[in-house]
Amino acid sequence: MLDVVQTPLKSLIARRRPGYTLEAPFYTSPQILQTDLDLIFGHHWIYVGVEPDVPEPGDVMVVDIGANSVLIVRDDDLGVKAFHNVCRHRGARLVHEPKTTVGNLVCGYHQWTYNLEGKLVHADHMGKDFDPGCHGLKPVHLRSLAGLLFICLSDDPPADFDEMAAVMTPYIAPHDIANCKVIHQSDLIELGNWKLTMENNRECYHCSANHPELTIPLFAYGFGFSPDSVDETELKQAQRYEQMVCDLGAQWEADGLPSREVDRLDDMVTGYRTQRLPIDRDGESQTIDTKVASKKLLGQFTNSKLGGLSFWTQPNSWHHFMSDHIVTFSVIPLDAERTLLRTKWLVHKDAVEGVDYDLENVIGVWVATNDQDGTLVGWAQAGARSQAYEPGPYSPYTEMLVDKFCNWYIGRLNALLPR
Ligand code: 3BY
Ligand code: FES
Ligand code: FE
Repeated sequence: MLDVVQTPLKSLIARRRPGYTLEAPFYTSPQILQTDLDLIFGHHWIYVGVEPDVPEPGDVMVVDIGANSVLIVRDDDLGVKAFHNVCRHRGARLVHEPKTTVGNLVCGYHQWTYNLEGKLVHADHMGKDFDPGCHGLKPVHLRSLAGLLFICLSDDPPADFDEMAAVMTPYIAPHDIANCKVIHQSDLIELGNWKLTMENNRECYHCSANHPELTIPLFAYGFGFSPDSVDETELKQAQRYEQMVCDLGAQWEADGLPSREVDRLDDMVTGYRTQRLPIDRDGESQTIDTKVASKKLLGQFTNSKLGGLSFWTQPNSWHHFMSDHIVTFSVIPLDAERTLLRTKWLVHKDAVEGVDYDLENVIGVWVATNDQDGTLVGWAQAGARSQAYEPGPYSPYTEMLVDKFCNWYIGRLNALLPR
């Protein structure tokens, strides 16, 4: 079996064959996982949650990425800030719960106290020469893209976030994340490398055989079909789909909702892609009956048939925005062979459970789909461990975006590894 000690990472990168899955160590090696944490998760914009995770001043959310723990805090001026979850006295972890609400951030060890701006406001017994001004919490770069929160652990974050934000804000802003609430979060641990979780997300080749719930609202043709193998019925379906994309797209654009595909997955440091796609069966939302699951539509929407706006980012997220609810996914590696898939569901903040929406109906499609995807990722990981594993070919019709993910990943490692 390939070993990163015998085959250095740089050789593995140099001999990567485009159009093919990665070599096994990229999925199994603890050393490469550490490199991924340092170079990919440490130097790019990582999607961590939404503004409604911390709606009120003093609300705090903790996000752990490898050895780093980060506090996302809503301050008194209603801004959102991020800090390392590390006390500046002797380094203790400050906040231990995933979410909490505080007046100040008080370290449990010796009670050093920081305000919501990260400033040290109280430290007993430190003597007259001690300067509290030099001992504030260490900030982490944070950006909100229309309510989606991204952090960057590097001191020098990729500048092209602004370019992505300028393109994406008109797509996402109408869904008005600021006036949503998180009604459910699921933390699923998938038994596979984080890149297998991402690769699985970037194709729907597996959908018809594995996602009975998702294939009801989702138009499989949005994710490609092969022109040389379709029969008459499939061809007609595909043409009907293309026509719908055209007609509905024009209607959405006329209503001020940008819908056209933008694909910058492999030519930006902050790679991303978006597209608003019709929902099948004349549908409204990603639900089992394809109807809206929440009666209170988002933002100023009055039309429930807005399809699904999808937004995918490198290295770790994807999102689906509908007229009535939003589903958002972040991927965080736990170790070489385990990955956290964190999913959040949002509805209008005034929607009342049992009156405007039924929780099971909102979350049903993606709870089932995530579970099925987790199994598939586990299968892929099990294979990557075998001596029989070798890189296999991606379909040029349905797995182009998987290849783009791998190209982006290899390109970024290449750019960031010391010469
Ligand atoms: O959620 C997604 O974007 C992808 C594409 C279709 C299936 N899937 C999990
Ligand atoms: Fe935090 Fe001492 S380590 S107050
Ligand atoms: Fe899937």
